[in-house]
Amino acid sequence: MTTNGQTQQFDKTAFKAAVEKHLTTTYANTPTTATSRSWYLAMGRALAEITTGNLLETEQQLAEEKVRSVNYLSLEFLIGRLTGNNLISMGLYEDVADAMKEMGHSLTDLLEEERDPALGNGGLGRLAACFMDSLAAQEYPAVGYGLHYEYGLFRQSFVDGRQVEAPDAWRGLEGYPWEVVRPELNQTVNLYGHVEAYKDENGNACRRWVPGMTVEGVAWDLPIVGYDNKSVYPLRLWECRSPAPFSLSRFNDGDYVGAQYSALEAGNVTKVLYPNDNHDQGKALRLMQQYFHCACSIADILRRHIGAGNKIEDLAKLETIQLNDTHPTIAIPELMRILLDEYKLGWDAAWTISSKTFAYTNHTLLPEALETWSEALIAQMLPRHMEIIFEINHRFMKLVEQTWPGNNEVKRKLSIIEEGSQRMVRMANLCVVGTYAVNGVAALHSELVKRDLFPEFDELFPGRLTNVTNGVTPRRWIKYCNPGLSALISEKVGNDWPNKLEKITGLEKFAEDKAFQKRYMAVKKENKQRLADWVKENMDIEIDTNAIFDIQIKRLHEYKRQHLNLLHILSLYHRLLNDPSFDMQPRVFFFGSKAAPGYALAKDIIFAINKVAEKVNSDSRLGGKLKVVFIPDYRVSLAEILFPAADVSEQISTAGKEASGTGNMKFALNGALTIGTMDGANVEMREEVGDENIFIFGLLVDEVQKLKEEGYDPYRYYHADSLLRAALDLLETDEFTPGKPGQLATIRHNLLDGGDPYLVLADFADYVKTHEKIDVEYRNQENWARKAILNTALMSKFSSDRSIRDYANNIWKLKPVNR
Ligand code: TH1
Repeated sequence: MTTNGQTQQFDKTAFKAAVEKHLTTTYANTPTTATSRSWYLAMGRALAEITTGNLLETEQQLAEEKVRSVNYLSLEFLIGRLTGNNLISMGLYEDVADAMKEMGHSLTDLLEEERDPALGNGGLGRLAACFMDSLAAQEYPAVGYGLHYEYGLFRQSFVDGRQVEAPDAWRGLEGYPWEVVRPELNQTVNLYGHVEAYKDENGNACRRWVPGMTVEGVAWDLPIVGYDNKSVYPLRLWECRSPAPFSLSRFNDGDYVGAQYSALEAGNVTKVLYPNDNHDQGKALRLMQQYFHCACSIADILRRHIGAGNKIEDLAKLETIQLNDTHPTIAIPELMRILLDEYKLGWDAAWTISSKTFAYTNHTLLPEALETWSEALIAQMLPRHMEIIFEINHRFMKLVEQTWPGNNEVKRKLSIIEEGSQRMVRMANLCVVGTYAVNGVAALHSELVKRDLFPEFDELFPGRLTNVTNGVTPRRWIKYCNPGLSALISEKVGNDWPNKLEKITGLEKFAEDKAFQKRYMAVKKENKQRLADWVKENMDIEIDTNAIFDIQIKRLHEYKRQHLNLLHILSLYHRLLNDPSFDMQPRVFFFGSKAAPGYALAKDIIFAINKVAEKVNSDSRLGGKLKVVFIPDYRVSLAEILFPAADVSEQISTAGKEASGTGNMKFALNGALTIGTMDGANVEMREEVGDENIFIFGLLVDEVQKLKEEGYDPYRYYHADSLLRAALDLLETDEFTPGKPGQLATIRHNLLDGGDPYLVLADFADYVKTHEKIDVEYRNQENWARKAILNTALMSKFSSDRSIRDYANNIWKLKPVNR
């Protein structure tokens, strides 16, 4: 029972009755015949009754008190399963376990029935989920706005080692128990058509959008439950539906069938999450998703603001809107359109409000991920918005002219419109111009945003570019996923660390304590066993928990360099078979990763790892020293088993390419030692734990840039390093694809003749050497335990609670409101 949580008092009898009621009336089952899945659903609905009530009360209180709030706009929220985590936040885990046991069910089994809502690709979407958790835990008034995709990130399986994608219908037939539809919040969204000039009643020249079609936005709320408090905030996800008749003009022209056909298209808008991570495909349907998301969200923010009796002029005082990358940039011209065309404000008044309301987070410097949209496409789909973007740019170019008179070079560089054979709108430039704050996601990344991406913007708008280092929620990523470690931490530092992670520093003084080291390593061993059991049961591979568990889990991308890891594995294979003097600690290399369906080389890397795994795992000559396990369908619920089981965390991106990384933080919190480059948040993790407790290797950002400028030649490394040569050449043989040589050759070809764009070969030797150091250090278990404990103890900076306080204090100027 909790007094400070979501319920005043937990009434077990009433709860059990609510579960049974849902079992029978919502899911048409009887207690004697119901499956585990029905029990899980009924339990979820019974719990959601509590959170929905608290959601409405929180909403009402915040509207009445007229407090400032943040609106987090993101095309992705990778929330993962909610039931277990919400039980922890509600303080009801034990009570509900008890209640379900009395009804004949094990809570842990029921929790396994939940499908992960995979409404995101990777780090960016998961960050949005951790941020919502931290906003609620600290009671910073917030609404998350996203899309209600019918299909989340594809489900991955392997057929003969190759990735196969299948649709992810995450809600199942019964719907998701935690979501509630809010028809009174629905919105109408316009698209296409043209712009008309007209005179208002005072004879002023005005412009208005005459849309060509409309769609309907349906609001679904998921509860974001505050840890150990009474606040519940909405994660509001918009689903696109077509009202009938759908295409106004076609319907009026008598094209009834055509109009219905378009209705099918409208139903498509939120059908599926685009599966690209760190890559912009520029598809029209994606722009439609983005606008649909922004139009619904902006309209809802204004509904709340005006509905609570506030004036439009006070919007920036009471609301701030955080744009998660450039994906929701179109919200800027959308708000301008409403202020100009509907509220009839003058340009300057509208711009002052808009540019003081929005802030923007940049998550990547990769050129292929920086969004641009063709002017022609925007002009067709959103004609009024294109006019407004032109006007924003026109005024901005005047400012550039004042600052750098006559300098056309700088104008061309900063312009929101990119000139060329087809003119493009640069969304990142629009964001920098149209917001009051721009932040990168780790100290190094934010420096590079200033130095390499937007140097002139930094001169033009001093102070606008800043840093907020990413973080992860300790509730899901320690307390929920690692109960063994959680108990140990609570015993030493008390049990309020999950929302006061500074407390965890108190573990530092036990790092040398032999008894504590033993218990800490015993927990690690249990977690390794849990993973080994999963692998045995689901993949039928035997692994030894005495081996080093070396894990790389993240999206598959050349810059993340899973193929560097693979080359290291091949080098070990080669040495074990060819060098009698070589010995190593047994190691299991784990991978978990999805490749974008259209990313051929990424898929080849998955195939190669799977083929190497097949051979290595059954090769008795290796004496069980080397195993490779590629976990299929990597997702949040598997991450919860993998992070706690790791000894070694692979964070090996080319320096300057990984903006932050957040998996790196989850590993270290759970006591894995990092092998990593000086990239993203690795740099700050090293600062926290000290150089002795992290394994850093590879070129630095400036060395990468210098090497590229000098003309990088991968063959130089190939010829100079016989181990590297052996590893690369194995990819051309039929060693791993018997009878079919050359099946893995594309990777070798990309690295040697393709120019090795991410400098895999340049970092190989140092990477191998650093792994040898790990091998030596692991043999001394007391030494290893001390380092692992220090990693847990010294990671408090990387709580997303700290990230959110940074945003609240430095950018949003937001204060908590306690219920
Ligand atoms: C990721 C970054 O790659 C990662 O370094 C960072 O930790 C994370 O964001 C959170 O800040 C990104 N994910 C995406 C996804 C898309 C486009 C750009 C990025 S950057 C679709």
